[in-house]
Amino acid sequence: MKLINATPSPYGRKVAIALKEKSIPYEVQYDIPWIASTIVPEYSPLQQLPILITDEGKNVYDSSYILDWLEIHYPTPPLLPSDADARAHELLLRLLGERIAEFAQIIVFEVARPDPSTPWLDRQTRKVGTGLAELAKLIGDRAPAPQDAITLGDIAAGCTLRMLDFIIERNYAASITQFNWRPLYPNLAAYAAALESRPSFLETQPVMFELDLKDVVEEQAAA
Ligand SMILES: N[C@@H](CCC(=O)N[C@@H](CS)C(=O)NCC(=O)O)C(=O)O
Repeated sequence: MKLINATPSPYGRKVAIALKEKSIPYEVQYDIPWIASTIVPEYSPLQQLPILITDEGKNVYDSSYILDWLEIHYPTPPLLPSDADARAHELLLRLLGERIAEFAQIIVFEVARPDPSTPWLDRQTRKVGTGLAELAKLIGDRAPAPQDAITLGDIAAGCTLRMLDFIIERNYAASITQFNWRPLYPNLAAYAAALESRPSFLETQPVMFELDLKDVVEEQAAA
């Protein structure tokens, strides 16, 4: 299989982690979806990374659907528990992780605009804040040991927490203090540390590519 990914993508990282947790061999083709020469429109009608090209040549796109597809076709080891309540709990963690990442991405691009909208930023920022509070409540004292199974909820939540750290490290949204989740939620810090010590997480650390976000939003505004 081939994963079309971008080096900093938290969405592509989720897929790469699942492939590694399931010991599925794959190759990676890196792309930059924000530039004109991107290859994503050839493979996905949604024109976004990540895309998984199966051995049969089928294009599977959108990280959540790719993970569902992998769970259906490669069920061992499972990344969801068999108990119905436990499964629903993990899917809720996954949902929170995904939505917080989307709000964070909206914020980063809005901040890069020449004249960011304060009400729009406030709206997205509030959602990041309440989403993180809920995530912290639901995670509680969970911190999976290296030999423990992890879930799609852990993958989504872990990738989103790392994404927020990455945004802080890169100084992409210095004014958005809500991204600084660590002092507020020590339990999430312990949870993230446990996840980030797994080989699947260690081997998929986000790396920025050469891209000026201000150029991207200016091109969008001009289009
Ligand atoms: N919901 C999508 C989001 C993926 C996404 O936002 N990918 C970014 C790269 S990290 C992208 O391809 N953006 C290009 C665009 O939206 O035009 C998923 O989970 O796969």
